[in-house]
Amino acid sequence: MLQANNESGLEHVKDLLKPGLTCCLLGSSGVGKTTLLNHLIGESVFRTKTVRKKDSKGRHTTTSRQLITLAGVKL
Ligand SMILES: Nc1nc2c(ncn2[C@@H]2O[C@H](COP(=O)(O)OP(=O)(O)O)[C@@H](O)[C@H]2O)c(=O)[nH]1
Ligand SMILES: [Mg+2]
Repeated sequence: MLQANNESGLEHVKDLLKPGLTCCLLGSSGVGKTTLLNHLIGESVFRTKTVRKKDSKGRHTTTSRQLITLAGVKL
């Protein structure tokens, strides 16, 4: 099982990524896509927000789509 906000399961995701492969992070707002991407990069490059208190739903934080090259990331 993957926990996007810590390193647990990260190796499994890294195993799916191969040089030259383009992958897409797809999911509802607040499920942890950006958090996962930041972990893959190894730094908090992209902004995340806490989930909304009253219903624990994610808040729209990432407002654009971007193709990220994981350059220098050991896969
Ligand atoms: N409990 C828990 N919270 C997480 C996990 N991954 C992300 N979050 C939190 O969920 C919120 C939304 O994450 P974010 O990466 O912005 O989601 P995105 O909308 O899919 O990009 C942030 O406050 C994260 O810290 C996880 O695996 N477990
Ligand atoms: Mg996001």
